[in-house]
Amino acid sequence: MKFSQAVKLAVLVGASLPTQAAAVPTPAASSALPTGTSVVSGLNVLAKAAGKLYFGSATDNPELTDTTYTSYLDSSAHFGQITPGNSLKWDATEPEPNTFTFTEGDQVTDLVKSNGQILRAHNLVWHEQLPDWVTANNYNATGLTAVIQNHIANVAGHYKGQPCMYAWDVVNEPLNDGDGSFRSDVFYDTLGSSYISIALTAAREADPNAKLYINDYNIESTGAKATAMQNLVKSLQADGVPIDGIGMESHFIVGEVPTTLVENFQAFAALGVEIAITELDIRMTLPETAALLEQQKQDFYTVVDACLQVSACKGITVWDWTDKYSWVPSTFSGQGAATPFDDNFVEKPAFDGIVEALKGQSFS
Ligand code: 9MR
Repeated sequence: MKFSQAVKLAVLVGASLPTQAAAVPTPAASSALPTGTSVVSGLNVLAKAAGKLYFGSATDNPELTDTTYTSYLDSSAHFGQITPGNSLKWDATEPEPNTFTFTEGDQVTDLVKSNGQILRAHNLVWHEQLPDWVTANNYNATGLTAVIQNHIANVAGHYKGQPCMYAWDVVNEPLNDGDGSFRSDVFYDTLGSSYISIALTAAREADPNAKLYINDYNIESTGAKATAMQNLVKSLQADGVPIDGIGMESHFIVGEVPTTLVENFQAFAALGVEIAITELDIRMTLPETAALLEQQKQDFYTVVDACLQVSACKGITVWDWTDKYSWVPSTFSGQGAATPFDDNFVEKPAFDGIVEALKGQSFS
């Protein structure tokens, strides 16, 4: 019965109205859908056995009150690496000029340390989640340079020397889609592309042991944006600017995973930088079906296998590991189910796809 019919019926018989949540049909019950069946010691264990540094996940502070969630996350067997999804961003760490807050960042970092995981720190300079003051203060080039340097000295400096620290995403999403030109934002508009070298140089100074990455999306396959990122790497290298790695976000759509991942990863590797799959998820239009989940299994296999085929690809991070805490449904209306575990923390067929790839097996 549709909700509107239920309302009419309830009014007719004088019954109390059902709540909308109870009456709206839910997408196919998860019990009717296929689940993952692999029994493994852990995704991170498999990734390390395959020569990668880690298999990891993003997480976010609000989720850490969910003890069922953390009981999985705490196992470095599955997730040997953590990326704080929000708590190291500029708005979280320097909400007012030269006022630094590390409470939430430290909460995730403390978890990482107590679990014996490694940290990908995310991120230092990005046009989003940037407090208004950075733009509103109308800094000139000298002023904004000092602001960037102070932010990085304090934030990267705060986490300097932690044994868990692997890498910083120093600059996030600097390129436009399409032609890969530089994104117009307060940093580029004030400093041109020099803000990237200013940030990387400041990060090396603040934490000499962290790998320094530029992270972006739609650079995972060959094309103008990937070429533009490679040109940026070459120009930084030519100028002696420290750049260690390029993060391939990898927010994909079921059935639309690019076919040129390996070729593209190799092109980056040829420049002498490492790469990482930093934010992997593969979303679908809901409701989930067995066919979509099977395609998603294939798609996760393809991406993980591509990383395995290229030694410069150091590790794979999913942008959270359970659909319960994925960012996708809140951003893409009608889409979701983008991670390898469902809302109830049950492994999906995608989990099996990851396992098969990490084990070096053919897709089954
Ligand atoms: O997962 C993050 C989400 O909670 C935030 O609301 C969002 C704000 O833009 O950022 C998400 O993480 C993004 C990451 O920092 C950069 N790449 C895209 C990610 C998904 O939007």
